[in-house]
Amino acid sequence: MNRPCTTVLVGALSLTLASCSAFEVADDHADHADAATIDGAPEIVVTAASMSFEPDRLELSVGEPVNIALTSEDILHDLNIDEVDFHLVADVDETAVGGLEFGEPGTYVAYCSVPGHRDAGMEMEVTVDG
Ligand SMILES: [Cu+2]
Repeated sequence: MNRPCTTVLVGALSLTLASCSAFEVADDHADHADAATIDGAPEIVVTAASMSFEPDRLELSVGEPVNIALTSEDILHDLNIDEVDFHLVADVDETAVGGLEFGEPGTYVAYCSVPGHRDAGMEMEVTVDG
């Protein structure tokens, strides 16, 4: 029950991917629940299913914008990259799209924050070249 942001979103998802901030949720993802897409950026499809992401690795470059299209095949999953405040939520058979761009090279971990999912393997490695 440490996911107020996602919990609220389940109910709000059909209306709009409304920012959690509208619900006065004290969560560090509050401003990023509805990640803006980046015009003209290529789309990368990521499929979430219990308990993995496909693909489970991404290779990007600094300053290379992409739009992540997250689709869930079974239950609600999300995709988070804490260092860049990236957060997408996709319920079953839904696709959520958000823009992603890195300013610093490195190896990042994207993960699902649904309780138990990350521990069960829902991580994706994102390598960013300088
Ligand atoms: Cu999950």
